[in-house]
Amino acid sequence: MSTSKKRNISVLGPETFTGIKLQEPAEYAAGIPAVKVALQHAFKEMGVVKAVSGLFQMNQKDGFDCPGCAWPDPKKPSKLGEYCENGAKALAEEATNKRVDKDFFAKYSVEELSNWSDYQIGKSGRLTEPMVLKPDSIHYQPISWEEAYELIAQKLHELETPDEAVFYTSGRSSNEAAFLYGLFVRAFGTNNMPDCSNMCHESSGVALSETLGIGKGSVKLEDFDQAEIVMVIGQNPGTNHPRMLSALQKCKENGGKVISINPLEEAGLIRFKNPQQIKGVFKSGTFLTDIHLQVKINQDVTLLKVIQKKLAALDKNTKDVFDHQFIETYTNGYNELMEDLERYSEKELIELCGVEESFINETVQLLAGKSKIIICWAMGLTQHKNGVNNIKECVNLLLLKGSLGKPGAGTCPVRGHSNVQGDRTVGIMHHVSPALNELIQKTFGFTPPDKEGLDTVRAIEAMNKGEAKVFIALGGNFLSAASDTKYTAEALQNCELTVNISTKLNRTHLVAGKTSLILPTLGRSELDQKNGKPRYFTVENSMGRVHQSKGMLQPASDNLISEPEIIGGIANAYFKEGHPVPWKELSQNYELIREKIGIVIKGFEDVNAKSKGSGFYLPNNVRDLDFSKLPGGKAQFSCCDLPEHILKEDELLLMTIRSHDQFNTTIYGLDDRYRGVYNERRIVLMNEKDMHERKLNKYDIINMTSLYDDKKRKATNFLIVPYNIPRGNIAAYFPETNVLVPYNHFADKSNTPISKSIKVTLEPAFV
Ligand SMILES: Nc1nc2c(c(=O)[nH]1)N[C@H]1C(S)=C(S)[C@@H](COP(=O)(O)OP(=O)(O)OC[C@H]3O[C@@H](n4cnc5c(=O)[nH]c(N)nc54)[C@H](O)[C@@H]3O)O[C@H]1N2
Ligand SMILES: Nc1nc2c(c(=O)[nH]1)N[C@H]1C(S)=C(S)[C@@H](COP(=O)(O)OP(=O)(O)OC[C@H]3O[C@@H](n4cnc5c(=O)[nH]c(N)nc54)[C@H](O)[C@@H]3O)O[C@H]1N2
Ligand SMILES: [Mo]
Repeated sequence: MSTSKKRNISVLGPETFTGIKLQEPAEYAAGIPAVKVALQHAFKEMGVVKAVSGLFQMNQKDGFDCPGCAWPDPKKPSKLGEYCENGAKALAEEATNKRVDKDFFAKYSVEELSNWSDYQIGKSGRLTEPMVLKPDSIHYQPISWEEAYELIAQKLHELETPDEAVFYTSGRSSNEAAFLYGLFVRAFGTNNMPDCSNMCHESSGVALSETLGIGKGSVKLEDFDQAEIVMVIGQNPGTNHPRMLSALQKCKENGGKVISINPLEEAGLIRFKNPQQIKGVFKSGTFLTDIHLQVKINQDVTLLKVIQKKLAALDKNTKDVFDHQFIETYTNGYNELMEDLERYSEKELIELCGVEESFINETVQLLAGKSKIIICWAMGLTQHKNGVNNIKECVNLLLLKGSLGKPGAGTCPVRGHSNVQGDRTVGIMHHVSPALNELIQKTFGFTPPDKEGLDTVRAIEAMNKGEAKVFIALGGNFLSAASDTKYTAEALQNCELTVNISTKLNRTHLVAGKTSLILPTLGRSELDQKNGKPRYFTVENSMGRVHQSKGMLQPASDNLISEPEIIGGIANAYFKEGHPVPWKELSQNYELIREKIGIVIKGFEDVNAKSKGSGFYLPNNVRDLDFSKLPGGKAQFSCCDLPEHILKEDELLLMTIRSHDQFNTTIYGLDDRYRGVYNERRIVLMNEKDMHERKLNKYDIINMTSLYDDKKRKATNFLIVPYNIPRGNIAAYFPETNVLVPYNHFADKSNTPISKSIKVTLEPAFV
């Protein structure tokens, strides 16, 4: 075991202000300002020529998939460019002309860099060559690829059991890279595969699997054209999935209605000016939301229960509000649900959820007469203690209305990272699948482990306690993304070795293990060739469509290696010659990887032929109304309890959200344009009445404290911003507030951290 002098690292970075300016929140999303900001970012980072060619290749049939979110591409991508403001920012960030090379690391120590903000760190540029941080050193130094692979192999061999290593994945990796990574981890002998989705849509996966038999959504993009009602719950599409606004616009043009359920009235959901249409540029655009239900944080189950109770009352008289034939044929548990609803008083539910009854009644009237209903959701539902129940309650509503397995209706968990769904499909998971293990055994000639592995929160705990000693990450920024920043920092710093396969510098490279490696890799937009021949890989979008993605920009450095080849390099160094899998050959030949995926993963047969062009849909039992794998062969209604938040008098419920200028832990800029907050991230959005009650004024500086299990956690220096948010609720940005989220408080069954409902108190800060 190596010992090392503790490096003097700032885990949180600077906690100072950048100069806030406030304006009124925006009245519409996109339009000319979005095009302007998109081009500003792209031109500044990439130069005009590269920006223009990059943007025109993005999301085109023979181009590359946007490195941003997972929203699907339309059948006929616009020739004017099929990208949004935040997709352009994602590309600018990846294809920047700035570089982080060995001179950069010679100049700046990790101690010095850790005092930079995440914004500064991210803006320093693309990583260009493999680097090592040795014990007792505070500077990264160059290392050859072969030496780096050998170092990893040596540290892995030194472990007492394979379960002392943790292999994290973030959702930007291709299906090919993720499949090979999962294969290597299993061959190495563990299922310790925490994934970013553990912090993201895991609650959706669990709820949908238990109720409908598949952990994915059921709608296709075309369904939005036909939907009569789209409900958008706990999601901010104007910022995080801007291309979804075009789908909502189409729904509206065809006579559909949009209902949003959110503690905030997000600009992107009010009005949309489609920059690809003349009327989006010169006219007032499309009003998207018909009814906004301003629910209190984490009272969605409560609100959905009132809606169901009121619908049930109507149905009692007419018998045509619920789809009784559908319920009879396809579902289990209807009577139990109806009995369970009786337990609650409508009045109490309405009071708890905080929504005005007239809006609820309007919603109920609308829902009563329609059956083509889509429910979309994201982090506002998944990141709570009852995240799984939140989604089950949405499924209840769809089942009651027979809104599944037909055009214009269904479930739509809107995914985060552009290939997070694909990574899971091809085998990144900490659970054991005996069927998958059997196929791997047959195809590759080794026996995968059958012990359940660690997910994200369990992995942090294991590293913190010294039970896991090597951490390898295929992408992502573990330190800043995970909860309880200081606890997670101790976990990573405890490790003998941390390895990050990354495109850009981030805080996890600085808050590192005793030895740390940075292995730089090609980005989504970059030309990936072998022996002069371009290669492509495949991704799966949020709606289960698998298609190819082919980069075309000149790589940031000649010394970058593709993700599959890095994994092959590590596997080769670890196994030497003694393993049945031909790691090197496989890692270089993506067609061969795909051929193997085709044998091992259901739905991928003939993937090499089928993935060309716009690709193919994976099987989806909900689309076929086949619930044969579930108890009784039926979809399941669920009786969900109400969420419980016992708040002390001075406590508030905090949701940690994204600003308009970030992609998770990557900070694009300091403006949250739609919410009218400029040039500052250390803010708290607060109801004016709550401010008044606490004698707080605009721009007062406060600290936030959370108290769980007698442990106090503190986030320092935030400016109060008055905002239209329910009483008792506040909002602030992540990752700055992750320090408040207790690592050991997470959603039942899915273990997703409670990032959207943290009990906090405020106190004045003396600065
Ligand atoms: N530009 C950009 N695009 C992104 C990302 C990004 O950071 N930037 N991240 C990607 C990833 S990984 C993901 S997972 C998605 C995230 O996409 P979102 O889930 O839209 O992201 P959040 O900012 O976490 O927003 C949560 C929304 O839920 C609301 N909310 C919070 N708590 C509650 C609640 O209790 N009930 C209800 N009904 N609403 C609530 C908030 O007000 C906010 O509007 O976006 C993806 N796309
Ligand atoms: N408090 C709070 N915490 C949260 C959330 C929240 O809402 N609130 N949201 C959670 C969610 S939904 C998610 S998904 C996680 C995100 O967790 P992560 O996925 O771990 O974080 P990202 O910020 O997306 O990772 C960014 C880094 O990925 C690397 N990268 C980018 N592109 C590539 C690529 O193509 N290949 C490789 N190898 N590396 C690449 C870059 O080095 C970049 O610095 O955070 C979670 N954390
Ligand atoms: Mo996510």
